[in-house]
Amino acid sequence: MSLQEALLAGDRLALSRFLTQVENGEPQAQTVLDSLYPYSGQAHRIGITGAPGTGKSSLVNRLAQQIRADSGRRVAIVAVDPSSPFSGGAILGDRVRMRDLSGDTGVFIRSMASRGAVGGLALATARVVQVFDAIGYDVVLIETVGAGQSEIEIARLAHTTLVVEAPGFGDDIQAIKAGIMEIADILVINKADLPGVENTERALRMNLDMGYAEAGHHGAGALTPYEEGTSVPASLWVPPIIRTIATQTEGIAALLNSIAEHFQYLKQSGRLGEIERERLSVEINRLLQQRLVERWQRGQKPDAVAAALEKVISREWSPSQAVDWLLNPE
Ligand SMILES: Nc1nc2c(ncn2[C@@H]2O[C@H](COP(=O)(O)OP(=O)(O)O)[C@@H](O)[C@H]2O)c(=O)[nH]1
Ligand SMILES: [Mg+2]
Repeated sequence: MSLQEALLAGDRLALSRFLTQVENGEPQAQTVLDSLYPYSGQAHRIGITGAPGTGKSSLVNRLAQQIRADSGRRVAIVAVDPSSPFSGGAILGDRVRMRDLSGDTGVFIRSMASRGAVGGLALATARVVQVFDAIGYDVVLIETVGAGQSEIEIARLAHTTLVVEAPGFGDDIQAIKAGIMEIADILVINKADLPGVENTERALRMNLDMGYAEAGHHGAGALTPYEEGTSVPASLWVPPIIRTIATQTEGIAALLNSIAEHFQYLKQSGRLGEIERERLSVEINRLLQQRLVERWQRGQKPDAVAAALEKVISREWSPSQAVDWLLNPE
């Protein structure tokens, strides 16, 4: 049996090894990735992001269990934790998950860390998600810590992005501080059993309303007319705010409903096609840049960049002149 056949047939050991090759950017993995690509484009990719400790892993766990119980659809979980490449934090979270989801062959869990990922974590994550999609996982849950730019990029791999908030950080809304409110399709207030949940919801709603007032003032030209009796354009998705208690499996069904509604909205509005186009365009551009740099580096003396840097530091060349020289040394 070829590796591709083994993967499509659900061989978990083969999959596990293959994903490691993919993360490490091994050339033989690319051939298999290429042959799997035509099978992709079916899965619902769901991003889950938010500050550490808000309960993302617990939620992902519950979502996976509920999806399995409701529909038997196959679920892949990709946990990205760039903050702790050495502590193995993501791996630890996985152990807990393994316990809850173990023995279910319809669930596959993969941790990603920045270590070892060739070409960057975002690109490696994109490839891993593509593999799950291609080999028949219907839902891919992508958990990231919502902090830096690369995590926001990873969240953008998703069709539907959940931003998870929890009460108990004072009056601060972590998602606003991290600048990730804009990427939310659904806002989740997890730990709704804790005090302060009303404050959190009020602050989130205020922030949302502000965002939509702005869209109304400045972006109206690009939007379809307002629907009767509503304050937002018919074509615009308004992120719902869903309360959950992951530890008690509360609100999970409501959250899954919202997720399904959002996917439906994407399909009906044509947004799904646009998102796919954007995502693939970004991937092609990133690969092109990566390959061009690699190709250029192959023809270079190893110390050329260092030599150019010295000239820039001594003000002999500007950075732009240095690059001119690197590309066309005379
Ligand atoms: N009280 C309460 N605790 C929760 C809830 N969901 C998760 N936790 C706890 O919060 C801690 C962090 O959860 P985790 O899922 O690892 O958060 P993550 O860092 O966002 O992935 C764990 O101790 C969980 O048991 C909840 O709904 N209510
Ligand atoms: Mg986690």
